[in-house]
Amino acid sequence: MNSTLNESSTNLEVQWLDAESPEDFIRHSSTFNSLMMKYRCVIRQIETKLEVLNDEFSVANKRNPISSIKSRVKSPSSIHEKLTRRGFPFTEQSIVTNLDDVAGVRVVCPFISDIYAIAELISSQDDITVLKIKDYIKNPKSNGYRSYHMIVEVPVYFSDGKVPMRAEIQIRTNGMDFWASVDHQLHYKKVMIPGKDVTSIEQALALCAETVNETDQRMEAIKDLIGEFVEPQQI
Ligand code: 0O2
Repeated sequence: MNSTLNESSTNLEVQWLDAESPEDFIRHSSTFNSLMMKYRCVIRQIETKLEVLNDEFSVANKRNPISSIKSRVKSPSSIHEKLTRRGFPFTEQSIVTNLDDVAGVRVVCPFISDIYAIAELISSQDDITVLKIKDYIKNPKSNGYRSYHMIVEVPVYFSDGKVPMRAEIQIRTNGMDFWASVDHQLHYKKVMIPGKDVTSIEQALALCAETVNETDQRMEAIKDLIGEFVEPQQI
């Protein structure tokens, strides 16, 4: 039996909109908790797929193409903020329809080529549908942000049937991850402190992103010089 998250009740939507804050809402809502549980489940499923690929590669090539995997379900405040900023209501239907990144999985790799290898292997699994790709490595953002983003849909099996769940997978190198986490921390500080020269801070950050990228390219060249480990043929 198949069910879909797009089936929602009108009464529920009124209840959600009446809540004083996202936190107030979730305290009272088992429906919201149940939806978040479904997002946690799709994260677990994607993490397992990635761990399997990492294990298999490490046995064959004596190194790991994945340095770390970090996952999160978007917080109620973040969900509320993103929906209202885009003019959408804060309802179950709206979350499912309008947000692609409630479930987020971040994969950090040693080399740029590992990013594309992991993306390719994930895309080729027949229970995964790739809905959207944003390649901020080939097309970096003007501030210097680099990462490979995929929006995927994966079926998750619950007691009452199969539900297609969406998640965002961000794949980046250790260097890109370092830059993005510093940028994320500074973002809030630089906009909040009056009198700061925001433009020069942004230029300095963009320069750092270029340095990180040059280092990533050099590391890739070193990896190519060494080559992948190949298991000797058994006689
Ligand atoms: P958080 O807290 O990380 O979840 P879309 O709906 O896809 O058209 P969206 O959601 O802006 O638009 O997608 P995009 O551009 O692919 O960016 C989504 C996520 O990428 C962000 O999530 C960040 O995690 C990351 N990201 C994008 N641009 C930057 C950047 O300039 N700096 C940093 N540090 N991270 C970035 P959220 O929801 O903004 O935040």
